[in-house]
Formats: sequence, structure tokens, C-alpha cells
Amino acid sequence: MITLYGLALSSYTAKLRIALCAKGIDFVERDPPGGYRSDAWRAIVPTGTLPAIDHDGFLLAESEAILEYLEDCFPEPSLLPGSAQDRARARQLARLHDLHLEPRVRALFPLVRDPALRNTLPALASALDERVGMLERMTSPAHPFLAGPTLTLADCGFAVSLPLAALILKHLGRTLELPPRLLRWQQAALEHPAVAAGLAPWRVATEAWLSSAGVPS
Ligand SMILES: N[C@@H](CCC(=O)N[C@@H](CS)C(=O)NCC(=O)O)C(=O)O
Repeated sequence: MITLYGLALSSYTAKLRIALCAKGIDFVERDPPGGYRSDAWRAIVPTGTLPAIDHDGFLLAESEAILEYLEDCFPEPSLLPGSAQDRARARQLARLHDLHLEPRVRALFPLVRDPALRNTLPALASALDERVGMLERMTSPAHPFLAGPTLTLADCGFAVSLPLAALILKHLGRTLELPPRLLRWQQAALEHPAVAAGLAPWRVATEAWLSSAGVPS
């Protein structure tokens, strides 16, 4: 049995939930024991981050390590393409998400609650646009998904972070402009049943977070 420790509002939990749904793996979802960022949770997972999984007593954190572990334990359906080159490219894109794009989305979080920081929005939005442009250039026009004709682990993080960026920017009165290949990708990704299921609790929690922050002045 797999327990997914995470929270509805957590982007990386949603990334992993999408992968679990895509692989058709049965799982139960629980809040982290003791709560987010608690000492009790850090005693279980030293990084204190979400998500983590418990697979029959084996505990693992870090979403990429978890995705690779799930791929090893539950190879079908695979979330990696067939050739060594294509698999490497999928992993490269997944790292691009975690290391280069998601932090630029996360940098917008403080602006949601603190109007005093809104003067930093143009610089933060253009830093994000730069990373979106990088992703567009790394995406093939030949396929609807980022690393091939089907959903792979390369898609799971972006399928959360790009809609999140769009929602936050909209809340702050701006629009996330996606270039053509990413627009086509977004449509394919959001229509994928695993993405829809994986994002459902995250979307409710994110919309509640943004509306509780009030309308920015
Ligand atoms: N590299 C980690 C990042 C996970 C992460 O940053 N999760 C956020 C929630 S979405 C978190 O736990 N933040 C709390 C913290 O960093 O203390 C992964 O891929 O799992």
C-alpha cells in the first residue's frame, strides 16, 4: 500500500499525485503527521518537505526520487519514453522544472499576501517569462507532450507550475503568455485524465488561498 503524505495546496504533492494517477497506482493521501513544517514531520522526513511516500514501511521524500522509485516498482504504464536518449531528455526537462522554473513561480508567493512587494512584480514576471521561453525552446513541435507522444514524468511538474503561475499572475492583474508549443502542450496536459484528477484538490485549495488573500489593490 502507498501512502502519499502531502497537502492539497502543495505543488510538489500535486506533481506526484498526477504521476500516481497516470500509473493507476492505488494510494491513500494523508496530511504530514504533526503538520507541515512541524518538528514531528522533520523527525520522519529530515528535509521536512512535501511530498513523501510510505510504501509498505519504506519512506521516501523528494518528488523526482519518488517518481523514479515508482517507475522501478510499477513499470507499466511507463512514464518514461523508450530510448535512452528520450529518457534522458525527459529527466532533463523534469530537472529544468524543479531547478529553474518552479522557483520562479514560488518567488511570486509573497506578493499574494503583501501588497508592499507588488513593485517587484515586473521583474519577477519577466524572470518567469525567460524560463518559459527556455522551456519552449526545449520542446519539440512534433509531440503534444513535453518529451514525446504520451504523458511522461517530464510533464508532471509543469502541469502544476504553469497553471499556478497563470492563477497567481491573474490574481495580481497580469496574464501568463504561453508561446505556441506550450499552449498546445497545456491543452493536451489539462485534458489528460491523470492531470485532471491530480490537479483537482490542488485547484480547489489554490483558488481558496488566492481568494482568502483578497483582491489586490
Ligand atoms: N525538491 C523537493 C521540493 C519539495 C518542496 O519544496 N515542497 C514544498 C511544498 S510544495 C515544501 O515542502 N516546502 C517546505 C520547506 O521547504 O520547508 C521535491 O521535489 O520534493
